[in-house]
Amino acid sequence: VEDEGVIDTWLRKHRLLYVGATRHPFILGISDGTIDIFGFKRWLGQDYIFVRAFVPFVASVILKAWKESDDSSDMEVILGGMAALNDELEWFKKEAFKWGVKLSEIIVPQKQNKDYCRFLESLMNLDVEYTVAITAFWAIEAVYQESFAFCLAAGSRTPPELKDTCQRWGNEEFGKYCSSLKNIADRRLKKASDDERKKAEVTLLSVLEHEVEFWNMSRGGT
Ligand code: HMH
Repeated sequence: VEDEGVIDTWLRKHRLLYVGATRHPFILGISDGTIDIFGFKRWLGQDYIFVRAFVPFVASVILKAWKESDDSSDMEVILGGMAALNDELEWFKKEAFKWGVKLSEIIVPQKQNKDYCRFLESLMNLDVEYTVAITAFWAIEAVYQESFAFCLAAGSRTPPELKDTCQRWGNEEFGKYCSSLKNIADRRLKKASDDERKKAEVTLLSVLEHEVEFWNMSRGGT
């Protein structure tokens, strides 16, 4: 396909995994109204832990942008994402209170969550290239954006009490922010060495796998 960015090429190549991450039964359950609310609450508590680990990851991407980027506007885009995370942490506290989920007590991170946070930590390493880190950053945000936007699409039967959660990541502004991240990643990937591009592709696949596992966690059990 002519003029197609690297990321769209990859999304076509890895379509099944991408659909698995963005149309997971957890998301389908929200959008058709059959969601088990205990699963939702479990996700909420676990995602709060994840987002707290996501903050230092984003900080590490800002550091790499400052050191390595060829375009000074990258920093503003990423900084905007960081600011959104500040709101997000506040939102989690409010939302948890609404559902009677106690974030102040220690929530035990599930295995999938711990694995994902450990993966994030590996990406914070100074020897991970900016191109690889920004690709991961885009993918992590894009999975939530695509998933929750689907729950708000025409014809969905998302329960009203879950609309606010879906809005959080499914809103248009968040969609534009994800497109900006995608543009940065695509620009970098175009210029990257084969080796770096390969690493970024493998990292994208890992993100998608971790996202699927993260949704799986809402089912409980392991
Ligand atoms: C697991 N992936 C997970 N949690 C999130 N909050 C996001 C992505 C998007 O910020």
